[in-house]
Amino acid sequence: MQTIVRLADYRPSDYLIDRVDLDVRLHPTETRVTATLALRPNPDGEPGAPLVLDGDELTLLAIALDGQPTGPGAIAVTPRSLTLHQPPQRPFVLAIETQVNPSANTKLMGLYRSNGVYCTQCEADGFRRITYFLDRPDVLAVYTTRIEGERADTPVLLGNGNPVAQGEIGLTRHYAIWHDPHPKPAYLFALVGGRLGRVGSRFTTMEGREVEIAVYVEPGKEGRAGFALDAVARSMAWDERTFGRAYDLDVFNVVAVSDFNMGAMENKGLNIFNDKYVLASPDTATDSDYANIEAIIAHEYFHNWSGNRVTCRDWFQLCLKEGLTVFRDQEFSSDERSRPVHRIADVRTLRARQFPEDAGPLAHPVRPRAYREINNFYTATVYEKGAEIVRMLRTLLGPDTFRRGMDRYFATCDGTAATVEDFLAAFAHESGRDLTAFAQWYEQAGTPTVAVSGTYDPAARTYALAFRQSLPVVATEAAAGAVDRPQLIQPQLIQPLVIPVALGLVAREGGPVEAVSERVHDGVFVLETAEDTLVFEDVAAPPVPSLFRGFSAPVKVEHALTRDERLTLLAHDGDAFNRWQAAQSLAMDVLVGRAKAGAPRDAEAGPEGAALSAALATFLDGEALADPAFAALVLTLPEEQEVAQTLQAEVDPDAIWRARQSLRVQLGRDLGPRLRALRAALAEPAGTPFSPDAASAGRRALRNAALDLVTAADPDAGTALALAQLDAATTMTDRLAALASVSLVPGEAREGALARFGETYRHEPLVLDKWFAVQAMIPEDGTPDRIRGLMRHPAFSLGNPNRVRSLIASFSLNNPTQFHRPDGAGYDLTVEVVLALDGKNPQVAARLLTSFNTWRMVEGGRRRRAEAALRRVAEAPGLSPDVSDIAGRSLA
Ligand code: 0A1
Ligand code: ZN
Repeated sequence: MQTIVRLADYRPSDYLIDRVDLDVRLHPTETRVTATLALRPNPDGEPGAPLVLDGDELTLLAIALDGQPTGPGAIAVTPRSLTLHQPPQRPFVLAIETQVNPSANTKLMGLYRSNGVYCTQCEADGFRRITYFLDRPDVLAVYTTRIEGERADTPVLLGNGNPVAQGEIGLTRHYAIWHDPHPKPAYLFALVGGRLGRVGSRFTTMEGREVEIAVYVEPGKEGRAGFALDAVARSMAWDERTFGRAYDLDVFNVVAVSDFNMGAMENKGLNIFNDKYVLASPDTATDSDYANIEAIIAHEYFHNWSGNRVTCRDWFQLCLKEGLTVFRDQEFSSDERSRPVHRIADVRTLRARQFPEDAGPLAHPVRPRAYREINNFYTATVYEKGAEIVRMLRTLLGPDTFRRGMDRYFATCDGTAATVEDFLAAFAHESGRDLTAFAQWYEQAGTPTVAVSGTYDPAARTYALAFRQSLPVVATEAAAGAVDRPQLIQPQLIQPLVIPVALGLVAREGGPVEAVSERVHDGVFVLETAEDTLVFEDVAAPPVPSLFRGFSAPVKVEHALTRDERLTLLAHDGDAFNRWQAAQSLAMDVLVGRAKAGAPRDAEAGPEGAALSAALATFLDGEALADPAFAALVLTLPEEQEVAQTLQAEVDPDAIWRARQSLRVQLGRDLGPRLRALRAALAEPAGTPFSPDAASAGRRALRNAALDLVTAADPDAGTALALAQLDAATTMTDRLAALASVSLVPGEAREGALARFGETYRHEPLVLDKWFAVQAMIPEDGTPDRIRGLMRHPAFSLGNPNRVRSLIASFSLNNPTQFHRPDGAGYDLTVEVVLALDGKNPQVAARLLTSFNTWRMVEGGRRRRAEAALRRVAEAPGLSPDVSDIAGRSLA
């Protein structure tokens, strides 16, 4: 069993590495790496300690200390380490030659080949798969990399930093030398060698530096790289404008590869991307692909400061770079697109992914205290909840103080490996506030609930809002891997959190209420204790409170608003997020009510549903065309998983599906004529040039949201509309939306449409991924067999993470009725793939297994089958640490 790493055990390294000279001779199966390391004892380490370098699947060929071979017994080599027993207690040089096999590297960590292109992935602990090293983020070195390869095979040779030399070796080989002047941890190392096409441009920084920007893609796909290239330049300009951060090298390269475990990686000056997040053309990419590309390009670029210039002391501080960088990319997208629409999208993701994680067996604090396998902690909690913490900090301090705090953080921590404490200290210093209580957000797992009740006193003309916060009792310590058995957090250990509540009062007949409370500053009340009451003076009539505007804190709100009060907010709130939230809550009430009642056949005529239809009709008539993107979100019902979260226990996914389906039918029927009229009004005149901008995407989103409801209410007419759209569409967004609509209506039309789509795009793996996903999400009994069939499709491969995510993870995560089938066939399919994949790519296998995160919530029969399936995984022989960690924690 893998040992547990604990934050409390952190110790500085006993040795430091100042310079690394790497010489990499690329070969498909026998790549040789010579690492020349300039080491010295760390004054903060233990004098005379042995030097223990990390390694993983390396073949050691040679080692020399200060130019001399090491004597017998001086070193010990195990599969995971190389130990020098008595290192000199002065600066010294260690030269190590290793051999690795990139073609056999199916874990996609370290140096591997993707479609013939050599590339690397070193975060979190992949550098040790290239050479023996102090592979920890607090050892920062200056790297010079010489890369050598066959000219025909690897005409492009890229490294970190700036190119300094290149040349020929004999008739067929050549080399390039790259130097990165900025000290960095090994996880930011990267190299690329291959046949790649290039698109490029230039950017002049505010400091006057001329930067060559380039995006490298598979030859022939250069035409799909322009949007990503433009997003790089926009990101550079935005970070200068918004945070005063300029780029610091002469080149910035992005490389797209087709086999990649995650989205992308921020290697210094050489970002390596999953090609799904680079390649875009109107015919192959949807509007959400464009938005994701823009966001992820920005995310990786912003890491250059929040992650690279200031890095993490240890992996427990992962949120320091990830939460902050997600916050920065969310702000970028909000500025580039529509702020309220983007906020709603981000909150939907948080609720769909992070809330369940925080409520299940894998819950952990944003800064975990212990882990067995760090690669399992690249989670929605670290990323998305981490970003919410930074956002709350800005809300609490105000934008100006927040910006000064960010400047101070970058100034004081530049070139260092920092901690969450260093980050908060910068804001405490600039604001003069004690942020100790706020820091609890990093320590406590679980989504807080804030219960609110309002009381109007007509005699005193006051309106009082009573707040009470609580945290669910979750097995956080067990979940974090800190202990082996579940250990409930004792209620007395739960500290109240500092919760910014952005709020306002709305008059029942519409319009804001200008009430006063000296405890509300810039529209924000700060809840700091377990209970508190906020009193507004001089309130003429009972108002409707609009709470947590803009989702000002990542909490669940319990607030008994009446249907009429929600309708008031939907119609009149000055805060767009809360207008959307009002519509969602109205829908959620209907869905929960119907799911609890088992959604009887005549549910689609229920009066609460009719009230929602009426409100949506008024909303659509008034403003759908003014802001189609927002209207599309208002029309979209809460997802099944969100309803399950609200129900919390003994969940029957079929009842939820029926509830949601009945409401879709009802809305589609009640709003049908309007939805058809909207579709017509939003149709693009023939010949309109494609634009991926937010306004055009918003119009497509509303047309397709309308199509979805129309098809629910009238499958025949809807299918006819969808088939026509499939034929006529000029964008992948419209084509895929039509295919998705058709896919929900069983019959020949569906099978024909699916077959034609699969045939048309048979040479486009990224488009086939969408086709796989649409089929994996069909909520019908035949889906597991369909998936088994598709796993034999020539384009499918367990070795490619994108294929696995689109065909298998789409099923396990986004098809609740089939994943949670009462007969267990959904669990069986998932487990089968997890076990088949584990020997090849444990990271992706482990992530797939997290789909069992909600197993305790489902009703008894399913729960027993899910548990048995998890046990089959946990007991399988030869499990990777990655999968065994997830299985163990899920069952704890
Ligand atoms: N730091 C990257 C995420 C990342 C983490 C691990 C990886 O290993 C396979 C790859 C990427 C980011 O936040 O974008
Ligand atoms: Zn990141």
